[in-house]
Amino acid sequence: MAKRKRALITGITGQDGSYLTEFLLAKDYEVYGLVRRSSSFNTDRIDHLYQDPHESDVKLRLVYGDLNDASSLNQIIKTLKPDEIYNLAAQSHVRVSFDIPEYTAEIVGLGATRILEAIRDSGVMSKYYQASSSEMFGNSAPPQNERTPFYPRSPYAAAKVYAYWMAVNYREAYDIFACNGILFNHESPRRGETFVTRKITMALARIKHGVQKDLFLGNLESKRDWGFAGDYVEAMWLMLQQDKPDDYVIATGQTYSVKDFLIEAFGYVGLDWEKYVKIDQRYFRPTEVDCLLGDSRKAKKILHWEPKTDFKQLVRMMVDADMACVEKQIYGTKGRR
Ligand code: NAP
Ligand code: G4F
Repeated sequence: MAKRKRALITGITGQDGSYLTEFLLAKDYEVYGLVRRSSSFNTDRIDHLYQDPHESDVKLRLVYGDLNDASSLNQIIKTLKPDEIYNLAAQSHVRVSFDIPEYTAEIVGLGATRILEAIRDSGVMSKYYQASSSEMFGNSAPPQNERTPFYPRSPYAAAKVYAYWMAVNYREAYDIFACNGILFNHESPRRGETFVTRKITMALARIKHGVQKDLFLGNLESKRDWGFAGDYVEAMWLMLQQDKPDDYVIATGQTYSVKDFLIEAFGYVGLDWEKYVKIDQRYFRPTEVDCLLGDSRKAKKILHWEPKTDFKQLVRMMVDADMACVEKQIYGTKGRR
């Protein structure tokens, strides 16, 4: 019997970590997830995948560590000798990165370097996936592809640019199989509730059920290339299955404004968004990224990857999930009677 591949995922408790874990377990991987210590449980996105470590043939295990702590990363990588490492952990909120720029650089930038150094130092030569971001393109005119210059517009984006180049450098300097997935925005019912799409769908469900009056937002004019996270994790895996490491843009090739998202979501449940949305300056950023629109022809040609979910399907999937979630909160586990 062929030996199971072993993957280490940082950021396993996040949106992408949960979908990637499902994807790799379905491919019969042994998955190790790096979790940081928290005073309350932070594993709800992967609770449905939990396996009692006392059972036999356990395929998912969690290990304590932190991207801020090189010693834990060195130890984990040396001991586990993973075939593949997916570095998804980050302080991933762009607006928040203006409030905590130094911490953001520490985790997003230096955290990636710590993992690359741990791989080099261990001699294990695990394949490495770096969660790079379309935010790195910032002010560069759309459409953006692998040859578009970076022009970061936030501490988060600047830190991601540094991590991107460190992955390239370790590939060229030490022959490490390091890939950058330059992913455009991807969303899902598991998206964090402070990102704009989920903030909208959650508020909409609460408004529809009469438990919220207003929705406060910032800039409604910015445009994003929004895809479904469940589709995007397959691209991460595909990058590490190629003969040669490389960098790829992953996107839908369609761009919509925040206002478009509001129109689609509120329209779906028969409400007029303009009656509920109010503008609050606190949600604006000192520097904004106006328009992201990805050109992922390289991924299509080499990885044979294409998105399966379009904008309308994504919005409806998120609204349906949050309507069910709010109903459960209001009416209990039996839902509306
Ligand atoms: P997310 O939901 O915010 O998840 C972030 C994950 O990182 C969580 O598991 C979090 O753990 C973990 N984390 C944060 N700080 C850490 C630390 N110091 N040490 C260890 N773990 C830490 O993010 P996501 O949307 O899944 O995105 C995954 C990755 O892709 C991120 O690197 C993000 O920057 C990047 N990215 C995302 C998108 C997108 O549209 N979603 C697009 C491009 C790139 P806790 O649960 O304990 O907080
Ligand atoms: O949902 P957002 O916070 O996502 P943003 O800034 O595009 O970043 C996300 O995608 C990146 C990939 O391009 C990732 F790298 C990053 O980790 C993260 O996942 O904001 C989207 C847009 C922005 O233009 C923002 O100004 O929505 C606008 N917006 C308007 N009102 C708001 C709000 N954003 C948030 N979070 N909250 C608001 O109330």
